[in-house]
Amino acid sequence: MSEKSTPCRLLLVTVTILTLAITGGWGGISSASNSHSTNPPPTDIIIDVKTRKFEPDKISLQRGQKTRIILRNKDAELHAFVPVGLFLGTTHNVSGNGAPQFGNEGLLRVLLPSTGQTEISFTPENTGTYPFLCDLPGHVMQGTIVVQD
Ligand SMILES: [Cu+2]
Repeated sequence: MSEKSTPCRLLLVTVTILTLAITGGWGGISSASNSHSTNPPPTDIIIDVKTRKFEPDKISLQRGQKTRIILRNKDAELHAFVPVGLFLGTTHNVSGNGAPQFGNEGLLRVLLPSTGQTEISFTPENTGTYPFLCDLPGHVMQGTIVVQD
């Protein structure tokens, strides 16, 4: 009798462990999304590059607000995004298929391939007016980012 019931108990224990593992997994996912709701997602700012222009070319950001600048090159040619002073003293993360160049003061320039996209995530720390431009030869492209309180 006892020899017969042992495999049954083992199966029951296994099923219980599996159930706990699955439930625990879901619990982990839902608690992760809870922490996201208390920590809001970044504000996305999309800057398109089209016919050798930044669109829009006037951008307003909020100081202390988590921000993601998304640069999309819609042209058939290479462009650059050169921020002036904006990322100084901030932690910033660059992703996407652009080619970023960094210096002591952080991000200096991103080369944007045709149809490419680059995202820059950061939180603006200082209010002010920050120009940006494309420095490729013959490209007269510029814009302004204003960080406000
Ligand atoms: Cu350009």
